[in-house]
Amino acid sequence: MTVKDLLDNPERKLGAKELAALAAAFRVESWDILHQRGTGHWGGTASAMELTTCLYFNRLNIKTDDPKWADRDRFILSKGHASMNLYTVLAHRGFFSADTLPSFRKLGSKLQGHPTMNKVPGVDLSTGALGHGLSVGLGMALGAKLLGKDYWTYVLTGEGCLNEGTSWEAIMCAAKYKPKKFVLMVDYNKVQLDGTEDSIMPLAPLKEKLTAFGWNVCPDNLDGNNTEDILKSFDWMDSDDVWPKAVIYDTVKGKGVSFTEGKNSWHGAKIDDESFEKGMPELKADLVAKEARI
Ligand SMILES: Cc1ncc(C[n+]2csc(CCOP(=O)(O)OP(=O)(O)O)c2C)c(N)n1
Repeated sequence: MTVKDLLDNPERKLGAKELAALAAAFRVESWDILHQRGTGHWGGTASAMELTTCLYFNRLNIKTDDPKWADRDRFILSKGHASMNLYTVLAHRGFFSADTLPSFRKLGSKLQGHPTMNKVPGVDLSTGALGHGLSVGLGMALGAKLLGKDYWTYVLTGEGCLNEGTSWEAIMCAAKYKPKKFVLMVDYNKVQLDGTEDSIMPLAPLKEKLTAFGWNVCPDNLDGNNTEDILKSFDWMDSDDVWPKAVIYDTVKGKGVSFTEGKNSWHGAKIDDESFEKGMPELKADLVAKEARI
């Protein structure tokens, strides 16, 4: 089996090994396009690749031929700077052609630096200004309650979103109204734009803080770059009816290219030719190894 075989049938619910291979392939493509375009955010794109791949190829109830389907599960990439991640996954899931990806951040392209809900099929919220995803997601989840709908709302944040006051208003408010099927997923790579999380605004102890605010927080320590762990977290989401829920995933910023891992300097740096050539063999080797296992 190859990644191409998997993508020929994107409606299938994929298992951990298949998801790992897909995420590896999406990293290769993102590195390539960000290099071609000389712009974009590699660090946060790479960090969340397994998370979005698992959501879109295992979990979300969506219709690619009807992106605004009223009963669809909602997904908000609150860390909108990682748009290359979302575009790659949405394109290969079937919302639009992957041939569009090289137009990333070109004048007139629908694939702008930060995702736009009115232009890109499959994008549920325009994001980029950090901190809004959780509040809007809460509104969507409360909307489901009002409308008697059964959809899930997932919000993926990094540390930057959780440094914003509005996130903590949403956290308090969600704890009060307890909307069902509302999940905060934290891509906790502990590195931000110009430094580490603890040098900018420490969130630790995050699990304890969210619990103290009244959230049901996944007790396990999960590796957000490991698809088996992510699928376990999905099982945990289904395991009880206590809301709202949060899962904190340990991840690595710039995952997959050794010299970008854990480096804030690779948050939004241009991938120059030399770095591209040096990084690509690592990403391809990872893809070959993971593809061999499916
Ligand atoms: C309100 C707001 N303030 C500042 C920025 C600039 N900014 C973009 S990304 C970023 C750091 C984000 O760090 P993190 O959430 O950890 O992202 P990740 O490591 O997952 O890429 C900052 C400060 C912004 N987009 N929005």
